[in-house]
Amino acid sequence: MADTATPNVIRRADYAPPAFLIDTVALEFDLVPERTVVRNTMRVRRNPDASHASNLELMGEQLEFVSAAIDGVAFANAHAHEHGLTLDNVPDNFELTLTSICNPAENTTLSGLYVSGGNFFTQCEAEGFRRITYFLDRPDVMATFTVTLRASKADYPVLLSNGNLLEEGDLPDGRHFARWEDPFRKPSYLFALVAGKLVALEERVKSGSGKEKLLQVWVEPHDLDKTRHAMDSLINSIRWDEARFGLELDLDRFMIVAVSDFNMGAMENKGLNIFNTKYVLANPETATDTDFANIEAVVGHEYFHNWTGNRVTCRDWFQLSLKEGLTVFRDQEFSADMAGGATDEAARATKRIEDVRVLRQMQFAEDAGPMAHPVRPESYVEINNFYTMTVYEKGSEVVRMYQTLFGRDGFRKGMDLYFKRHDGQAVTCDDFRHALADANGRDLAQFERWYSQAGTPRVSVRTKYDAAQQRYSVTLTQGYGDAAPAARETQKGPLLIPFAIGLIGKDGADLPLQLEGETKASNSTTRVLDFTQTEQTFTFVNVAQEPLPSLLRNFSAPVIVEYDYSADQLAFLLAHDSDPFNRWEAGQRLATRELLTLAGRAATGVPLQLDDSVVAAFARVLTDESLSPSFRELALMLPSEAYLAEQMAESNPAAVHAARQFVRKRLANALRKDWLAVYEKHRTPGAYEATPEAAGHRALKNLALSYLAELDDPAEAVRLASAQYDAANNMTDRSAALSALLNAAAANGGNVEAQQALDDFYRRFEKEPLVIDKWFALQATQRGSAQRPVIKIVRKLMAHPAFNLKNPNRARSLIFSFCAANPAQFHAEDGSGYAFWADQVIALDAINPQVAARLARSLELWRRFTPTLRDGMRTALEKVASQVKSRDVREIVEKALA
Ligand code: B3K
Ligand code: ZN
Repeated sequence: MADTATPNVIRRADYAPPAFLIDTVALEFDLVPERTVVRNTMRVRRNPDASHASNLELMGEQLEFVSAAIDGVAFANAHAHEHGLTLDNVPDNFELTLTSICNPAENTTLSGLYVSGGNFFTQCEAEGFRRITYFLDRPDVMATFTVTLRASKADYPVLLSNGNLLEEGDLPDGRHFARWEDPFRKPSYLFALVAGKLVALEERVKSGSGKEKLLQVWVEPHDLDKTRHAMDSLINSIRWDEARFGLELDLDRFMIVAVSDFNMGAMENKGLNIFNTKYVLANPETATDTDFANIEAVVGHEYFHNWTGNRVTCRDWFQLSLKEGLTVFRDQEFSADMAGGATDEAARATKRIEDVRVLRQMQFAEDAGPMAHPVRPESYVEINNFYTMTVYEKGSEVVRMYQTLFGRDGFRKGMDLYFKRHDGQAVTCDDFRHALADANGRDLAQFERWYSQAGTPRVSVRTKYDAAQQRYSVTLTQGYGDAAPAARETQKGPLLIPFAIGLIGKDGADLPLQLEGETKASNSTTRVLDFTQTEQTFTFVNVAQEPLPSLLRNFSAPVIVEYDYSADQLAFLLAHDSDPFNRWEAGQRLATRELLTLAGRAATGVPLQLDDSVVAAFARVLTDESLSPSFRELALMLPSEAYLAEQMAESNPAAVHAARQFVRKRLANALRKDWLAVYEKHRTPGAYEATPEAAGHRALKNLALSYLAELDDPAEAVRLASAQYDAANNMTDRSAALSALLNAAAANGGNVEAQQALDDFYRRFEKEPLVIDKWFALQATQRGSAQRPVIKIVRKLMAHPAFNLKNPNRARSLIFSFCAANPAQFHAEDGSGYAFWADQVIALDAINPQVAARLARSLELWRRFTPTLRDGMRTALEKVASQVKSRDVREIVEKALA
């Protein structure tokens, strides 16, 4: 299973078209858990656009080769080796039949064909198909597939594959078969099969052009009552893609299947999406509002891939963001439209804020470390390590910038041209950019740098008001600051940055905007500046009073803005900016600055104090009932510890934790009455409603509860949380109450209520694996104390009968939660967290390299930490480097140590 060969670096510059093409594939599976026989008949021909090769080199891994035949005649010159099969001196055009055997029961990597819960599933992206049969397993080889599945009818009553069902029937010996045909050419990474004991929620809908479509959500029988939301999300996704992009479902049938052992969120296999149960199963008792929203987003994401990814796919894996960045952008827009339609800016902003939080916390950090890479990477050792925040989230921001530049209509024109030119092809990020440029008549050569330069751009802003001339000039300077070495190498020149700006007057209202050289002010009070040079000055004229600038409205580009706002100015923006994103942003800046100052003091042992003006600014948001609850919740949530630590010259998780806790306590005690009032006012009694409004009330109320749990005397919070826990009719309220109890307990040396609730929670949901994941995660992320370090709890939970390292969701719920989402405890000075991390990376490496490599990334920023922690981190990294086998983990730890 492990790959011990010296890692080879794959480079984008080395791309060459395949020497052979495969036009059709007929696969036959005899499904047996320990010994599945696969017969693969392909139509192969030389690629007229490639240089000549006499041998056909097929990829294959972990396969037992049985036989090869060309045009029906046994072929002796086929040599199986560790990486595949070489066929010497093949004809120009021929039918190739290969037989091989694989062992799905023993496949713990969850890549290729594997068994989970007694059923068969596949995962082929990026390079899993070669673990099923020998093939040209690369995305620019596209073929039509016919698939015949044979299996025991009692054990595997349901047999699914891509496309349309052609026929099914019984076979001797209690076996049966099904034959599927996918009419669309596709690369091998989109192949899928599922076989097992499953049931489906079904729905028939008519697509835009009136054709009937069969929609199915397949799950294990006991989960059927948790499929409604996924089905509704699918129907909404279909409608949305028709309305917003004119894209219709192209198959007669579309299936979603849930599996509990899965390496990531979900997979967009043509017509047969396979999902982690976490992104399918939901009902109010088991799933939180966040789970509901995530399911909608992921169902949308995979469905939208049907066009952006499947109909038009990637030429090579360096182009991954072509489908991923674009599809994330599409799912973000879908969620925003579902929450707020096209016009409710405040509701849309909630989604935008959440997305930007993730980007800044995770992608900016990635950009600052050894894994920094451009949206279109130049090289990789293991492609699975490049399903990153940069490719996905920054990639989405890059796509969003086209829309910011050209507007929704211009973006749509570009998309239309993209499909007109490239439907059915495997293409590059350049092809996408050209379609956008050509459809809008604009040269986007400079924009290419967004794909090729790594690192987070910094834009510093200087402003000058000339009262006599009524001119206001804004000078923007761009650069990368002190970028990580991995990023610096890629940086060549200035970017085209769409920089959205507004000017705010003394009364808080937007001022009209007229740039020098224009004859009148524009209609809009937000202007997108085309910022293309290293330094550029934009001058606004007829500015009657000195304005306050609102910079990078709606986060119009993935950059860091540096501008010296005073605390009063930020408080003013927080109260008045017409751009809801920037209102939130002002509060974040205010809090970040304050928290970083406090963290600096905590690091040097200076007593902490918080300015009353900061408390007052928070109090205004807390008590402003004209603001939506969801906005208030986001505005009152302090920046995360991980984000704050990353902003320090030397990350110091303990100091950040102390500072953030100090502020939370201060806000809790100073505004106790207001938190209590908000808690009461935003209860949602009665039957659970899944609407964004109801979710907003719950979010704000539960935030209030979490602040109340910080009170010096938490008795009242404990009482409220216990009552909420007992009365809850939904998982959002129940888990928030449990979390509040755990945190109140940490500060006060434990409480019986927390332990009782924890025990009750386990008993109540023992049969719901996704809820038990929450039970593990809540404990792993809880606040610890010197007397009760969380590492002890985590180590104990590792021995719990419900813990299982082989199940990625469970491993993530306990190990990842602790190592990546509880920084203050993980980075304990005694190095206990790091030793634990090393043990778990090594253990996982032997089971599932992809999951191990994800965990391995939690120490990659070690060089940026305070010296007292650095040594411990390096020692742990070196231990892992000396013991791991997979190239997945190796690439991560070697880059970290380099
Ligand atoms: N395309 C898949 C991700 C595959 C990851 C392979 N390591 C899911 C998605 O982005 O929709
Ligand atoms: Zn995707």
